[in-house]
Amino acid sequence: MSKPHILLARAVFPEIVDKLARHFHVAANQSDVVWTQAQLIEQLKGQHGAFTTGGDQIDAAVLAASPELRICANMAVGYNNFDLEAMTRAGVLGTNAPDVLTETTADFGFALLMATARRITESEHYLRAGRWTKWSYDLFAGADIHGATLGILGMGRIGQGIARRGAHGFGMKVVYHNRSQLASDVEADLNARYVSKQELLEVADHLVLVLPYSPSSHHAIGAAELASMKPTATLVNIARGGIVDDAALAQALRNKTIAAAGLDVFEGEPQLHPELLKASNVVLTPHIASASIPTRLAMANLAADNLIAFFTGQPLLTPLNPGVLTAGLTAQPSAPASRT
Ligand code: 8YV
Repeated sequence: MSKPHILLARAVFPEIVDKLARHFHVAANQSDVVWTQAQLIEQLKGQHGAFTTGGDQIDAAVLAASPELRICANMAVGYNNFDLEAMTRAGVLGTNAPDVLTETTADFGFALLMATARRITESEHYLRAGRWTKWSYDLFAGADIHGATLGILGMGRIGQGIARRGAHGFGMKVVYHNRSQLASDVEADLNARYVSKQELLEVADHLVLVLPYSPSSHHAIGAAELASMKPTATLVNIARGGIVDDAALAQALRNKTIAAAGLDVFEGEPQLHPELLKASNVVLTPHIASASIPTRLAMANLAADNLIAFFTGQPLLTPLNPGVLTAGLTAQPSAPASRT
């Protein structure tokens, strides 16, 4: 009986490739070619499992062309690259990588907030350009973090991690908006108050976006929302491109509708709206909020362990649509079943 076939859609730590190769026939993409959808479909031919990242779209067309595919393990907590309904219909399991990245991502969200409010990259560019000739009273004077009101849109695990840093480390008041309200003891610990989205926009000195992307969160922050914010406010997006209308944000930064923004994610990334690149009051980073070596390794291990668990008949660690299993489409460890 042959081993299951697994596709690694992007390059990953060599030890993860080695670990998977102990269980599977592995088709690795260690040269890290970013495939088109047509190329992804081609590469998935005959594969029983896929190790994916946030840029790999598993949609109805991919599923229709990949009848042997049984599981896609995402090395990301966000899974808006999965059409989960189509996967469930097709009997394909999805897994994601929650928890292991929470603290690292919250660290980065706070770092981006600090860099943005205190104008760290803007002032460094000025210095490196040889423009610093004298000290002056308002040179790169920004906004305070300590004691300010921290707004959080999307109060999941990462949002709570940022709130904890703000409340415990910087004496911040926290206001948040979320699908559901936190338990009162959690709110008390985070010095957090649940408010409407409109109040959040109006009262936050710093607003951090940590909500998942879905059609309903598309352009959750657009021109009208930006106009509701304080002119001294900063906006930080570590969630997903598309949650902010980047064209409207670029205009708001140019017009000083808000003071500054820190962005780790972008609509259409890795392309950026050209007006964002021109704005000086924005800190831009290339989708690296979870990028510490230990955390990226933990994310990759979790994705790999989900694949191994599935094909060895063990319980999945972080399934997104476990109903697929109970529907009777279980894995066959040494002879992977076809869906067809
Ligand atoms: C990933 C992320 O680095 O986990 C997520 O949802 O956005 C990042 O941590 C990225 O999606 C690559 O898979």
